[in-house]
Parts: sequence; structure tokens; C-alpha cells
Amino acid sequence: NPGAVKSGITSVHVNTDRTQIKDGNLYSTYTYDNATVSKSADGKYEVTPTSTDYEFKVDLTVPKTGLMLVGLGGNNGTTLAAAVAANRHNIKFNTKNGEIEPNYFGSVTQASTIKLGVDKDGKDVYAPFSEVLPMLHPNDFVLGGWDISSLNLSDAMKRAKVLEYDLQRQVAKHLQPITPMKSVYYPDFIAANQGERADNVIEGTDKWAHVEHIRKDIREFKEKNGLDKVIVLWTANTERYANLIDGVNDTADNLLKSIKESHEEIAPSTVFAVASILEGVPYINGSPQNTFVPGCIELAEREGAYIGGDDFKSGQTKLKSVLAQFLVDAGIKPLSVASYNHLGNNDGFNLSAPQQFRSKEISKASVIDDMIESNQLLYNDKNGNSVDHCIVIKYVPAVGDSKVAMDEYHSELMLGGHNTISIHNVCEDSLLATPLIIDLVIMAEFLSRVSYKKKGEEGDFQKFHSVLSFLSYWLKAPLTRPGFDAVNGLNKQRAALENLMRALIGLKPNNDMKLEERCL
Ligand code: NAI
Ligand code: DG6
Repeated sequence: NPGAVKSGITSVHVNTDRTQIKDGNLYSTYTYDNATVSKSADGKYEVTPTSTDYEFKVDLTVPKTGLMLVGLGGNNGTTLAAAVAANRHNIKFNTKNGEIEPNYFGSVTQASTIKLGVDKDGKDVYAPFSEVLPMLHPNDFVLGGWDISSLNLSDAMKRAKVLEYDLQRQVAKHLQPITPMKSVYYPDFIAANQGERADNVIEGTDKWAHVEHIRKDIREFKEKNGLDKVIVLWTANTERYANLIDGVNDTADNLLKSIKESHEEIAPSTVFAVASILEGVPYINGSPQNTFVPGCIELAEREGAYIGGDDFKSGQTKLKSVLAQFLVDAGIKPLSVASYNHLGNNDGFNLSAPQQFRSKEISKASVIDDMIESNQLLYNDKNGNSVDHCIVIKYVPAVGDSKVAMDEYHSELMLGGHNTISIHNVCEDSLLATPLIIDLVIMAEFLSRVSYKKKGEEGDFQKFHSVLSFLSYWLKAPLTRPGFDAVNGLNKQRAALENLMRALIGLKPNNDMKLEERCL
């Protein structure tokens, strides 16, 4: 059957002549329907439907993949290591509420479903996200990485104070043998209060030597573990923004030159990004700083390497990217969004310094920009075209990893009325963020196995653009291909992912018109 996606590979089998399996690859044809629109001065819309035929190719072989975390010994790094150990070894643990079985709740790829279609009675049928096409499983991650703190992962997990004691006790033996490699530390980029844990740093001040050092670490890790692929992900402290300076970090060549001159505006995270790009390894930024200066994006494009960022979208901002979208799409006009946070983990300690807070403030604030722009009936020159958006983060050690987020959405209703929504959200920070790391890695690896060509065009299949904006769902300030705007709304981000998966197995975009019910 030419439409067989599974072939013993996944449990989803599509009966279609739009797909074909050949030489370990799944080929599909897909018609991308859209419309180009122009708006005339008198407010009329001229809409022209467009259709482009694509061919997609998915390499069905899931490679043995290494995940190298920068910030391995932090709260997210150790929580990820413990979650993988618990799931891999099926470690059950006791809490005051009884026994808990390990799982990956909070991960889209591991714990959510995709609608495939309807059954014979018109009822929706869903399949696990991970069953649509062959994907990496987190239990198979080969984990390693770097930290400026030398603690082994078992002791680092205890320091993080995230996990239940009985779980810590049982996973300790799996984490204890893992010790982070020495890392790049330029004290000026993270809060001064982090200095006390920096006992595991690469010597010297030659930044190009640091790039070479990290490249060697990646190569050796790959070789030692017999890996087909490596993905590097930054989950280290939030850095301050690097100043964007013409001639320093504006182009790929200038960036490389500046690293060779050990310029002071080259951040550790950019050293890691450049090392990964030069090794052809995908690099994902889970923090808000501007690692991807223009020269770094250009370098990734030039080398054909994948990058994704910025800043995990875990709790408060994820909710904002649903709620603000809902309000604007409902024709209700948010006038102000005031977002307060307090947290007591090391991330909060680092963010208590003004420059690091500023990086976070920028990424948290950008999330409603595209929603405002989508509705000119609510936002315009006459009635006001901005939202008072206020971000506050305070360090309160007592609450530890249980970040408290309080949000107030104050909106304008019909005839001068007002609606105020107040939200109090306690996010167990690292337990929310860690599944995002899992998804980002699994999807980055998956996307790197997809290629396409426009139907009828000569030449080989091409890879997606270097900036993997399909990852936006998990990121607060999605990095986009230069010249394109970010999509922040969570539902749109999710729809893009689902529809891509569907396209690859020969299905059209999701359709919720429910004509089975509504037409006789
Ligand atoms: P953490 O402070 O517990 O861990 C960060 C780790 O990075 C520490 O172990 C630190 O020693 C290490 N580190 C700092 N500079 C380094 C360098 N140059 N090289 C290698 N290691 C370095 O922080 P956590 O909670 O794990 O968060 C990590 C990052 O993820 C932070 O930037 C945070 O803002 C970001 N983030 C976290 C979210 C969450 O919900 N936990 C959500 C969104 C973003
Ligand atoms: C305080 O805001 C600490 C941050 O690192 C957040 O925990 C993180 O950025 C997650 O933010 P959000 O807004 O997605 O919950």
C-alpha cells in the first residue's frame, strides 16, 4: 500500500495516494492553500486565493541522539536528568498523596494528541502526537553538557530542591556519575551573585579558543557515545543583552572576527551557538538574551545549521498567549496587562540583577504584539494602539521553585464598560519547563529530518530555513527568519505544528467545520 505510513514504524496508517515510502523515506505531496491580500486606500480588500504544490520527504530513521545542555547542573538540567532516569527505569515514588508513577506530563510530544479525523459516527478521533511519525523518545536521550558549577547531577538535584525526596533518593545513583564539563564564564554577562558557584570554568580569556574547546567537547561527546546526532540547548542563566555594534556582531564575518579578537560584547551563549553552528549541530536558546545577534543568524544560514529560540514559554506567558488572543479575537480590547512574579530559585536570584531582569522583561513583554496588530478595529490611531504591559519579577527565596504569577487583564467592553480578569498561578517552575526542553529537542531533531521541494522544480529536496520557527509554541519570543514577524498566539502555533504533521502523512489541515453534523 503506497499510503502506508506505518510499515511497522508507528500505529498511524493513512489510506492515501499522496504518500509513498521509498528507501526509508516517506514522501508526500501537499497543496498549500493561502491567499494574498491587498488593501486599498478606501478600505477595500482584494483577496486572491493561492495554491502551491509541495513535495515533502521525511527520513523515517530515528537517529541515536545526544542532548548537550548548557546549564546542565541547574534546576531545569537536573530535573530533566531525573525525569529521564525515572521514566527509563520506571521508578515509582511515594509522596504524602500516595505512589506516583513516572510520566512526561506537560510535554506535547509525549502527553498530547492530534486529531486525525472522525469515526463512522462523526466523532473526533485522536492519536498520540508521538505516534504520527517516528520520533525520538526522551528515554533514549543521551544526556551530557556543561555547567560553571562542578557539582555532580545528584548533588545538583538536591541543591535545586525541585523533586520529591523519595524520587531524589531513588534516582540519585543514576545522576551521581554525571558531572558537567567545564564551561565558558564571562562574569559580566550573568548576575554577580552567580560568582560563588562558578568553580568549573574553562581557563583563559581567548574567546576563539573557547569556541574551539566547545567544538571539541561536542565532537568527543558524539564519538564517545556513538551518536548519529547531537543537539545543544541553552538552559543556563539568563544573560544580559549583548550590545549590537556595527562591525562587531552585525554580520557572520564580523562576528567571527570579533570572537577571534575576544571582543567584550561576545556572550558565552553566542560562543556556544557559534560552536554548535560550526559543528552543524542544532542550537536552541531557552533563555531570553539576544544570543542570536544578526551575525549569528547569518552564520547559521550560511552553514545551513538549525537554530531556535528564545526563552521557554512555560507558565504565565503561555497563559498570556492564550488569554490575550482570546480577548482580542472576542472583540474585547485589553487596555492593560500587569504581570507580577515572585520566585525563589537560582533563576530568580540571577534575575534579581537589573540587566538580567531586563532581558526577561523584553521577552515577556513581546508576547502580545502580534495580537494587537491583528485587530485594527480595537487598536488604531484614533482609539489607541497599544496596551499598557507591565512586567515585575521579584526574588523571594522562601517560595523556592514554586513561582507565583499574578496577572491582571483590564479590558474595555461595549459602551465604555470594563472587564478585569485576575489570575493567580502557582507554577512549579522546573516541572513546567523541563517538558518543554523535551519537546524542543524532539521537534528540532524531527524537523531536521524533513525536507521539501516545490512541485515541478528541478533539484534536490531542501531543508527548512535555519531558523526553526515551528518551535515557537514552546518559546516566549520566537526567533524568526529575518524579515518575518513572530507568531505568538499559542493556538496558531499549535495549529502550525499539527498541520505540518498532517501534511507529512498526506492529510489536509485540520478541519473543525463538523459538516457531518451540520449538513443533513
Ligand atoms: P538555574 O539557575 O537553576 O540553572 C542555570 C544553570 O546554568 C546553573 O547551574 C548555572 O551554574 C549554569 N550556568 C550559568 N552560566 C553558565 C555558562 N556560561 N555555562 C554553563 N552553565 C552556566 O536556572 P533554571 O531554573 O534551570 O533556568 C535556566 C534558564 O532557563 C534560565 O535562564 C531561565 O530564565 C530560563 N527559563 C526557565 C524557565 C522555567 O520555567 N524554569 C522558563 C523560561 C526560561
Ligand atoms: C520569572 O519570571 C522567572 C522566569 O525565568 C520564568 O520562570 C520563566 O521565564 C517562565 O516564564 P513564564 O512567563 O513562561 O511563566
